[in-house]
Amino acid sequence: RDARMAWWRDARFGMFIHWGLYSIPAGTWNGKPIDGVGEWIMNTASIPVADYKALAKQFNPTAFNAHDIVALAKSSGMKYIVITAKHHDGFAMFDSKAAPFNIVDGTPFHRDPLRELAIECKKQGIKLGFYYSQDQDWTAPGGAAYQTGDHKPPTYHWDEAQDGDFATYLHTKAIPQIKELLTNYGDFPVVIWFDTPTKDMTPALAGEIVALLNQHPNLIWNNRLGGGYKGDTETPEQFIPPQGYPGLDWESCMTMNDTWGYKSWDNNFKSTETLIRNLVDIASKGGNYLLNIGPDSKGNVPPAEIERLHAMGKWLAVNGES
Ligand code: FUL
Repeated sequence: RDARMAWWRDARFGMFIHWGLYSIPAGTWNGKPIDGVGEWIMNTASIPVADYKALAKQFNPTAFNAHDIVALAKSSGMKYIVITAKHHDGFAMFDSKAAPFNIVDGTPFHRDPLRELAIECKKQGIKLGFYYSQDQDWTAPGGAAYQTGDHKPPTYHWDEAQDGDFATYLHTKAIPQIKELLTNYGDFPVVIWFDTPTKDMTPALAGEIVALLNQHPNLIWNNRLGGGYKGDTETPEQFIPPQGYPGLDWESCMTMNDTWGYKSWDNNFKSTETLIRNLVDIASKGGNYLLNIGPDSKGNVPPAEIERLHAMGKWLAVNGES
């Protein structure tokens, strides 16, 4: 375990990327600003499955540039990147044979940004991991949904197209896609970042995923798989544990403003000083800082985010260990 965790423990600073179809509505639906984080807009605004899926036809992020994003991470002093391969909306940001609702088959873009990032990360010497929402999936029948608004238990679904059997969803979509992610990207991923498990993820079902993960002995995965599995890393979200987590590996993930996925009207950015203090605070307590960017629907990284990352990189060049 120590050998497997060595690079991660040294890394201290990584880039989280939340990017998907939600960058098109960007926090507004039917002309109304939607509260909450941008990547949750489908759930928060109870968007019907067909309407949300139709966004794919408009998704053509021609400004996406893997080289520039990896270079941005590097020049900011970051040692690894974790990008949303599939978020709760169920849209795969990679070439997937397991489900056609993906960026290569379902959009005019037809490119696989994960592949492009994997190539650039290898070239530029930085590590790549994939975030995968294994449990919530709001567009696949049987996928789980957390409650928002007036969605009703036990499923909290808001569209009958979401109804189905969770185990079937897992066997026909999530597990096949996890396999694709584990085998189609060369040296990567080095991290799989699971999220938001529900009771649906029984120990037996989670065990099927673990059996797959175990075929990749160097892989690091977090504590959000579900089914009672603790994983390798604690994942404090939007906070710094006052005493760290003695004896455990941990990573504070944080946004720069108040959303992970791009929202056009969220300008509540933390100052560079706050971001640097967070990094120092986390490092001093033995953790890693996974700091998020949210590219827009064209693939551009918001200028306010670039500016802050450049400033952090400058500070680290003078004061960091590297
Ligand atoms: C959460 C998710 O529900 C958010 O959308 C985001 O991905 C965050 C890092 O984890 O709990």
